[in-house]
Amino acid sequence: MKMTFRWYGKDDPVTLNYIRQIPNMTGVVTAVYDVPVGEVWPNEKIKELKDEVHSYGLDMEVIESVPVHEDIKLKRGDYQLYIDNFKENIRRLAAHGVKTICYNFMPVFDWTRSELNKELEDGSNALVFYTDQIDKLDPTKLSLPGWDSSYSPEEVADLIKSYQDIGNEGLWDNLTYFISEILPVAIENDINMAIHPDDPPWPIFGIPRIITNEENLDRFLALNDDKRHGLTLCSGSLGCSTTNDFVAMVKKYAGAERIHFAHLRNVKIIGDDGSFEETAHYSSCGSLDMVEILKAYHDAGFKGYVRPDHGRMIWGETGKPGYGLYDRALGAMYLGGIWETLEKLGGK
Ligand SMILES: [Mn+2]
Repeated sequence: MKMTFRWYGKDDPVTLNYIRQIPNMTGVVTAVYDVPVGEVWPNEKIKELKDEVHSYGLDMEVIESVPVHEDIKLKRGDYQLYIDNFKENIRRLAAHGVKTICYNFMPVFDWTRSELNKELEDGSNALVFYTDQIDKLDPTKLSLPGWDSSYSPEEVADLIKSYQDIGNEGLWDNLTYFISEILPVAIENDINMAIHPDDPPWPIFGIPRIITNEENLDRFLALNDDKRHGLTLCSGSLGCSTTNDFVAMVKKYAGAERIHFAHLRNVKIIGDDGSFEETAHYSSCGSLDMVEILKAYHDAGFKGYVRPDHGRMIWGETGKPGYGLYDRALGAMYLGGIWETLEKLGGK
């Protein structure tokens, strides 16, 4: 596996200089952030980003994410233009040495949490999802980092209604069309496309969410048999549902060489109403067994990219929720330590 670290570009308080000091770090996962969703990324901006990353001895082989415009997900308005732009982004990123593109098909909202800096018992701060709090929120007035903030509350209300109208099957139809359009371009340019599951993996605010469980991942992968049509398997997203057997998913999809990018983090499931807290990566801190997960990847001969996913804020650090330096660096070391052990002990 190749250990990577998410980096939000020059405005990220976590610098490339810090990232390169984390042992075993091969590269960063990043994106061009200052272009509106749906537009073509200028070649100069991609090159500038790549040159900056390379100047610190790091690779830029994974892009997270190329965002999918809402018009594509709803197949309305300028969807064909936005699909053509997405294809052009695939071509341009391939020309700059990118190997894997992460994207998602989550309607309106990207990942959703009820609090971004909940103080945990040990004094650290973490992202949490408490179902009773989520149920009280007005989705048209929500804003979380990483979401497209260019929509007004009225537009968000309209988007939510449009998704409710098309429902799960309508969203599947639109995803099927999108994949049929972009996959040939990805194949032609030898780019691995890696969809990120919905986070959390169940419907929120009455909006359909379809990349949620094994049945749906099977359905998604069956849309195209080419191995470049694959997954960003996220332990924290899929693993916060008690009905998902995450280790079994790793075995199945890594065994089929369909996982191009692995997100690894732990979550602590609380009660039985879907509530959870993000925790340190260490197995005993949460509900997921990181050794079992990494062993499943190792046994499958996984050679793809990995990154420690969200971390807590610890040691007084401030910054982008989930994306501080310290806890993610601890996660990278912990995961790398498990991997080295698996490598040295060998066998299955
Ligand atoms: Mn993730």
